[in-house]
Amino acid sequence: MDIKKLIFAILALGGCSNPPSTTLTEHKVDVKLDKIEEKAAIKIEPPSVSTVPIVTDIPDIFIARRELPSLSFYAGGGGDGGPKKQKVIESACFEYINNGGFETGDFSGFNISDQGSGSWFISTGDPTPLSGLNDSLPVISGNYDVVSDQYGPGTHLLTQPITVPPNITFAELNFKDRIRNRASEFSDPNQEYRVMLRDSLLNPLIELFSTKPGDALFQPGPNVRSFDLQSVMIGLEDEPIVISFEEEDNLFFFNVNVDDISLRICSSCGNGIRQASEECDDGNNINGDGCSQGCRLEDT
Ligand SMILES: [Ca+2]
Ligand SMILES: [Ca+2]
Ligand SMILES: [Ca+2]
Repeated sequence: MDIKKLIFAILALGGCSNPPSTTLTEHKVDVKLDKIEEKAAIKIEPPSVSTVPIVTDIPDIFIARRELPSLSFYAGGGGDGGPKKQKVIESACFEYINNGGFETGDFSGFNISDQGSGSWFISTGDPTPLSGLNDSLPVISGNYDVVSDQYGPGTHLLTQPITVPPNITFAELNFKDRIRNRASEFSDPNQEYRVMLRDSLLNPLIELFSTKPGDALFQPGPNVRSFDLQSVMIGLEDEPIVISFEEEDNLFFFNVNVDDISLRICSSCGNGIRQASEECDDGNNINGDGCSQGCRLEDT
């Protein structure tokens, strides 16, 4: 381990040209949404280490999970003095992440963007593929999950693109992870695991989750995480975006496992009826068949 630490340190000092970390921290938020601006503001001012309590027992992250998806919403109205007539539009609910459990045994549906040493890898359990570290941890679920691993400093993005549909009534992101930071601390952002929404050019939009200085270094879990994204997604309707799982390491080895990624969205798009906000509706959320998952006409 000492030799590995030495090699890592040499790589950190040497030619390993990690980009300045500021490229990933200057989170520009264009979306005019109170909640997003609030979250962006939180991200801009990282807590000082002295005020962050040491977390010894890691609770599952749980942000305002809704009881049940709303399957319909009201649109239109009378407006001529009489009782308002309201039309019920049925929402269609779809899974927007392909291969979120990685059970194809490969990265089908995902893209990987790496800087520096290492990457994301399909895993069947310990040991880790590059550093060879072994905590005897099995796959999170099924036959495969993914793990970040490296020989030296780097930044690794595991992304999947989606088009956000119109008239959203429900949106929830779920995933499971294991966190194993072999350094002596977390650092924001250069020894950090985070989940982001980015635009199609990978510019940051909003940070949904990240490790923080003071967090427990070893959180094998699996940690079950759930995020109500309804208001966030409403602010991004019709936008092409990517869901991005990111591991950045500059201090020492950092292994993050991720599995069972799910983004479930209910909206008017895919209900088989073309609403005014939709160019088409073919009753599914599949791209490449002439009508996109955002209910936009496609060239085929
Ligand atoms: Ca799996
Ligand atoms: Ca529709
Ligand atoms: Ca389609």
